[in-house]
Amino acid sequence: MARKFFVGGNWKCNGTTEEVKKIVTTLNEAEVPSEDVVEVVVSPPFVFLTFVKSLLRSDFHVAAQNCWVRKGGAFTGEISAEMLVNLSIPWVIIGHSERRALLNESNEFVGDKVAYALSQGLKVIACIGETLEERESGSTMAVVAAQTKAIAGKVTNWDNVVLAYEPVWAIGTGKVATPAQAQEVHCELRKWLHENVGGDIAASTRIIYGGSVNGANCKELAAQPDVDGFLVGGASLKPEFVDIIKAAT
Ligand code: G2H
Repeated sequence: MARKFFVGGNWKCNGTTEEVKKIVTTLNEAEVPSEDVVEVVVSPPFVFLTFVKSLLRSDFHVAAQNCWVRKGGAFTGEISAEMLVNLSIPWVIIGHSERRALLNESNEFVGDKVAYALSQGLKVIACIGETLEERESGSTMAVVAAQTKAIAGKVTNWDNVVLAYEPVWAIGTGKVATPAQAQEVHCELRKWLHENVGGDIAASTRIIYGGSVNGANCKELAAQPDVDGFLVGGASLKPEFVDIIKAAT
């Protein structure tokens, strides 16, 4: 089954109202391949989500960067999946390595979040990836398989999941995985899905790459058969994000 190229822009904890307007203007004026060819989803901080959604062209969509693990309530500082649905935010990023590392989000907690977000009708960009230490000790596949297993066990509808492989050592470091390194892990992940979830799902699930993707390296990465798009951080705040979207063709 053909997998539509997916480009996500993770703005992380960046931006002022003025900067956000500028990024959206650049995106709105960009000439990019049609929605049939590439799915574009940008993820501003929570406080700018509805603002961005209201300004953004209709063929691009928005994602939250996180949501609470269960139904909302007395959880100070959290944002619930129900709230995102109420605001017509279609996507959410879950399990980003910055949250896994800085906020101690475990594989199990990430799996629970994915389950709850899906149950409320959100689409999920689920992130996985190994640290440098794990890569150097030869445990990359064991680590990403364990992370994927915790997510896969909770997925009810794979149509609503994009898997983002983001090696931690490549995030925000300027040290991008080589196309061969990305392809190797993506291919292994697809095999894992084939063996543990099913052939159809393995063939149709988008596995995107994240970690220092930019306008200069995106084409070669996009040419890899199992790289179905990107989750872009730093470069998604810059005009070169448009070049990354164009890597779909
Ligand atoms: C990885 C990526 C976006 P960057 O975190 O999710 O960020 O492109 O800045 O490495």
